[in-house]
Amino acid sequence: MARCIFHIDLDAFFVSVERVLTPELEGKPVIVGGDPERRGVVASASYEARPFGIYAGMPLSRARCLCPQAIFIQASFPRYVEASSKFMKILADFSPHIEPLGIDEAYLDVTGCEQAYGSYRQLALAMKGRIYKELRLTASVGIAACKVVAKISSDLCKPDGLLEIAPGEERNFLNPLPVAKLPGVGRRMEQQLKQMGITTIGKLASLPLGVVKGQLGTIGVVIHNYANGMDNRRVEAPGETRSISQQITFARDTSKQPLLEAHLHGLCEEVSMELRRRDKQAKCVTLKLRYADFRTITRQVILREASNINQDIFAAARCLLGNALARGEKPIRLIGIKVSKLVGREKQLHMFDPERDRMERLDRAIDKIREKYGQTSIKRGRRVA
Ligand code: TTP
Ligand code: MG
Repeated sequence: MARCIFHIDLDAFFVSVERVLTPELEGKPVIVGGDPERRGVVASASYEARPFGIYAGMPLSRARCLCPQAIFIQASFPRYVEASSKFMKILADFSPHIEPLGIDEAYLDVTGCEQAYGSYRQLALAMKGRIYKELRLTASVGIAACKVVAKISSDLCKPDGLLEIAPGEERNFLNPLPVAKLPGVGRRMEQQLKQMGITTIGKLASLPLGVVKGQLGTIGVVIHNYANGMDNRRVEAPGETRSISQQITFARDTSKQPLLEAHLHGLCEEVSMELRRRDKQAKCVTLKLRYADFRTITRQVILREASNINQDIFAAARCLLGNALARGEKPIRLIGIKVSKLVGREKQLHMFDPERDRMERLDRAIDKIREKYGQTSIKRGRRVA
């Protein structure tokens, strides 16, 4: 089933909160940032101020030059934090799968939540309606089958917008847009792409992957996928994934080490693949064994370096298994593996270790084949007899 992802972002958030408290600010160019006489930058500009060329991050002194009639307000963070928490609570009423991104934006996975509303569009309208009714704030919502397209569409329909990109329409939607609209394409990459003659997302999407990779490296692969409307990142609550585990119960209890290792290898591949899919690495590997008499033990080890490489996870698990079997216990009815102490994937570690980088890339290449053709389409070395 196609996923349905919302990206929702409040419009001119700081300014809008100020307007709730001071309705006279409505319809006027308003800038929240601080005292323009002192050093400081624009945090939020009302949509009436934007045609003057004012944007977030601009020095306040420059903003005053461009739009002297603007009303400048000093930021009051506790107000914004309070509004933000109310906003997130409203979102949580519409889906349990919510990933706050910043103070005023979030992704929601609303797959299957539309039934009570008739359509995803109606669901989004209901959400916008509640936000306005309860907080007097307007929000813009992008609806798509993946995060990157949802985010770009919410950005394009601001303010107070709603833009739904139907599955299959991603390329048509993205093609004419400038490459800078893609998350991850900053000023430098935009320049690099320009030098390659690439200014639109469509042009980037139609370049051969090898060319993009050759010019931009690994990040190029991600950007190229985005340009093609491909993004399988999940909507993930912060700290949601604490561990990933897999286990298998045998039809017949066994003490045969090669058989146990072969199953363990398969389980390790599965948890490592899940780690890579979530762009996580694990520091801790735990082996679980249940004996024929149902006695269950767990043994764990902390890795020297967090990893999501099959070989690392399996090496640790195999060592734990070897130690456990050396004690010559009863036959085993269940074997399981858990990876925990998860951290974000820290690429820079691998940069100094080309071999591990190569191994991870190989694992990811196999993941892709499996995603396309199924888990059993390709196997490495060790087989379950
Ligand atoms: P944004 O959502 O980027 O901006 P916005 O809500 O003001 O306007 P838009 O309608 O385009 O979404 O950021 C949310 C708030 O975060 C913004 O109101 C103020 C704060 N902020 C800063 O303090 N500094 C910054 O550079 C940016 C971009 C935002
Ligand atoms: Mg905003």
